[in-house]
Amino acid sequence: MNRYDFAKNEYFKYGVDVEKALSTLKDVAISVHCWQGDDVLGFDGGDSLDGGIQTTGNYPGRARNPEELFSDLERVFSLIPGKKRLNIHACYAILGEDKGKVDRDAYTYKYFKPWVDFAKKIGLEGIDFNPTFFSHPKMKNGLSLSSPDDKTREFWVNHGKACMKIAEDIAREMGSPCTVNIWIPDGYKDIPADRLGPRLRLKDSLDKILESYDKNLVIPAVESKVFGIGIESYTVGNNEFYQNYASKKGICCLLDTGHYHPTEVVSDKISSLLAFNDKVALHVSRPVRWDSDHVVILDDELKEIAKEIVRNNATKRVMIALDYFDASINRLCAFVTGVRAMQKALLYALLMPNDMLKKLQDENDFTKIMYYNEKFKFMPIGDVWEEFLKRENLSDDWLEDIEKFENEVIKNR
Ligand code: RNT
Ligand code: ZN
Repeated sequence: MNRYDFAKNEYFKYGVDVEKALSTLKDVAISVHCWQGDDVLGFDGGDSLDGGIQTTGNYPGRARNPEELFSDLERVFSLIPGKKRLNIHACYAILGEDKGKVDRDAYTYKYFKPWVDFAKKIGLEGIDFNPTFFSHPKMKNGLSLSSPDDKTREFWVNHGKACMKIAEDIAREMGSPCTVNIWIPDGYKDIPADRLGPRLRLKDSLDKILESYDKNLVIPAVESKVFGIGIESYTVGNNEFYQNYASKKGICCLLDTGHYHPTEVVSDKISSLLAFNDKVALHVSRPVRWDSDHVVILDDELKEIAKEIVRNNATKRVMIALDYFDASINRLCAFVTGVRAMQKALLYALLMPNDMLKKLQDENDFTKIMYYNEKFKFMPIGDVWEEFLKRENLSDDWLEDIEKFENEVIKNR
């Protein structure tokens, strides 16, 4: 008996259908964030990252232009099994001759068409989009949609509106709805004298951005945060603000795993949102002591998040995007490690006897829940993972491929 058949039998003993798990896994599209490839700098002029987020490390070979990022991403996607999406930011506009002539409030679809061509060429399911409210001279005192300055607010509202239009075109072209995630860095380093004013201005700006869009094409989401570097005391778009805003407007909340207090976990929040909303969006990241955006790995919280998605039958309702940026290691390796870790976590959750465990909880049998949870940690999931990869003509030995690419392509940058 081969290893896969052996594993299948082992899981079958607990009523777990491994074939069904594999077909579900294949169908979950992870949205891969392009910004791990170039340390979140983009192509539209910004030469340093601000907004309270930061990449650290100086591993050589950062993608410096669209050609380099496309070639890196093509290699990355070739090593990822299953359905895939690409997540891009407005600062990745490919402006060509218009560089320096057109600003973010006037971006149109044509600057993103090369991304769509690329995504189609390599067979991606869809593209998700993000307005970029950072790394730009029009951020006044670090503020965008909540700025007290009318002109500043207007510029960023127009950027938001332009992005909604671009997203509609992307969705139409890709034949798949586009999630537009709004995250702004607005906040204050020190204790503010007015907490409500900025929030009311943000509310008004968002209302304007969301005035009209095609609900069949665009899925708007809002991403809260607790603090940023240099914005430690007050964040305009905090959790309570966006939870309320999203529920009033009937749009989506996006939970970033690094955006809460260190002992708070997103795995516990997903079900609360599922109870009230059709869709929930995620930015899966790995906060180490703070919102550090480390590469996602198969840790306990990732497994717990995956369990929440799987056992609530929510693989079509939870939109999984990744959000991390590590400049201290090979960036392709960072990409592939994170996406595969997310998929491994989903597989782990799909291979749990979820119905049995739920029943045990209702019978208040936490002894058995603990017993099985521990037992399933050592079930032969590795053999099922290998089979999943084999069916996609991939294997778990992918490092060599990246090392080769590093020697042949990246070293010459
Ligand atoms: C920042 C947010 C935001 C960004 C990306 C680049 O803390 O997590 O999602 O990381 O949009
Ligand atoms: Zn995020």
